[in-house]
Amino acid sequence: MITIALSKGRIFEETLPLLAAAGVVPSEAPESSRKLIIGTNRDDVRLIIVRASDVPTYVQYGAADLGVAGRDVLIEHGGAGLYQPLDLDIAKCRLMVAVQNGFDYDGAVKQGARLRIATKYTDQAREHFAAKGVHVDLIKLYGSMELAPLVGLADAIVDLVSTGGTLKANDLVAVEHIRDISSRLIVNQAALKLKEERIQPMIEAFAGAIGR
Ligand code: PRT
Ligand code: MG
Repeated sequence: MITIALSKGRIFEETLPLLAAAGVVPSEAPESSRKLIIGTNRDDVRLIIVRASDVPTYVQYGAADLGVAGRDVLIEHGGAGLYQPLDLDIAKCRLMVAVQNGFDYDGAVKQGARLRIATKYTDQAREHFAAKGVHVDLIKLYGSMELAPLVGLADAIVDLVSTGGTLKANDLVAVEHIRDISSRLIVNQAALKLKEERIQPMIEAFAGAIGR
């Protein structure tokens, strides 16, 4: 059995065509089913549906052989035990620093002010501000970071931006680009050796589907 870990939503949707290229068609849609293990047209392939940030953990420990995870999530995880053969170029966005409209971010940085930063991405935020020589207090949040500057929890946030619609709707503006993000295929290193004859063709089908 080959087990593939995916998260619901954009990663599942954007991975569907790649799975199809590997001859794998899920028998149910995770949005409409409450099942966490989803069968496919192939007897030897199943999908498990987990939180986006949990995908690397399932693959690291071999509970899943393969998975698809954002670079944001992979950097925070650290990547131990994971082989990352392909950037799938899906679920693209940018990791950015954003503040409430009117907050003088450049001024605060120039003055050497200590900034309060709310984020789910504490490792990447710490590294970013350390490289700039800006002193920060990091406040870990698990979602809706956009709210934090509006209610005085933080001076700035570090969050993912794709269309920019969420920032705009909440009177925030992006002030710094940290990195571009896309999702990658990840493979358990031991599984790759043990099940090579089934996993390698899947990697090649994914590569073909994205034109590599
Ligand atoms: O939603 P949940 O809390 O379960 O977890 P998650 O947010 O980590 O998962 P999910 O499925 O929303 O995202 C999975 C992956 O998609 C992330 O790890 C990213 O690599 C990638 N991705 C791409 C995004 C976005 N685009 C994105 N726009 N993940 C989140 N967002 C959020 C962002 O955090 C912000 O709140 O969407 C909002 C901004 O979107 P725009 O279009 O308004 O700019
Ligand atoms: Mg989300």
